[in-house]
Amino acid sequence: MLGKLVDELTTKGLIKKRWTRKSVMEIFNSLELELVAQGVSPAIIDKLKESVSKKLDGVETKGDPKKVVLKMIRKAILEKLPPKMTLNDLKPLEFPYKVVFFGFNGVGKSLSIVKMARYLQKKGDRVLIVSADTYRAAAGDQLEGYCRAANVPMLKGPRRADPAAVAYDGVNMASSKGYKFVLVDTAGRNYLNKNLSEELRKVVRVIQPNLKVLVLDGMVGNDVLNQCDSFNEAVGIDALIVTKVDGSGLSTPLISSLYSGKSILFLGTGQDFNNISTFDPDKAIDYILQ
Ligand SMILES: Nc1nc2c(ncn2[C@@H]2O[C@H](COP(=O)(O)OP(=O)(O)O)[C@@H](O)[C@H]2O)c(=O)[nH]1
Ligand SMILES: [Mg+2]
Repeated sequence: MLGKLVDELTTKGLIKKRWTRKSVMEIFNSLELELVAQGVSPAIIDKLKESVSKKLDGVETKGDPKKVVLKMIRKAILEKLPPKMTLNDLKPLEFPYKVVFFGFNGVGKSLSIVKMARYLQKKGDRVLIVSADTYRAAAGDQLEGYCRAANVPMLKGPRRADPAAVAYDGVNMASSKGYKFVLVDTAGRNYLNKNLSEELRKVVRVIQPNLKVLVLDGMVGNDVLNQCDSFNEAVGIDALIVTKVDGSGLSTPLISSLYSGKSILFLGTGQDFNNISTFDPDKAIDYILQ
């Protein structure tokens, strides 16, 4: 999407041979509306603007100025990338390895947990799923259905039970029965309210997870950075899962996720338990720059 815009700017004579901070800002000002329309958050555009203009200030371009701009943008994004972390990198030294998942309603937490469990099972690891989403009865039932279909053992907390107590029981069960991983699903809301924050904090305090994962909906656009900030403040985030990046496997909220500074554990690429894909930063950047 950026590539085409840069073409247009070249035609308009905005792309220059010799750069100043001002001319780079001008370019981004022309790109801004389009980028926002694509779902890139204004905060991220500002960060890109800042780092690209710093790099280009005073630079005399050799060759095709368009290529220079795109190269600088690529570099600016690459510099911001968090360290790579994949499911294969999870090599626990102590069992059970405890993972807690959180995020807003409907983002794809439950499905992603089952996808992850299946992935680990296929590698030969024993996995237990715990439903600590006791807020809505349907949530536990849905996860139970997924687990049955996927053949993953699960422990379901009774409706209205204290999620921290359910998570605690799950960890105990995993440890007495020799599970390598215990994956804990939690309740979502449409926004992060005080109750949900408290509830999550308690789960974290009680089971001391090895990994805290925020699940983000890859279709939501600008809001992902806000979600990262608020959950990070509430409980801290170790890694992200970005869902619903079906088809191309890429989406603009991914760009925002990149800028959150958190590693992306995997992408959800469909409704099947096997629709899971490793995040490839180069591919994501190609998508942005094409
Ligand atoms: N197309 C697609 N749909 C997904 C993906 N992940 C989750 N979903 C769908 O999103 C909806 C909500 O998922 P669910 O796991 O129940 O979300 P939760 O409320 O966060 O637990 C369901 O209809 C899922 O099938 C994905 O990667 N691609
Ligand atoms: Mg759920």
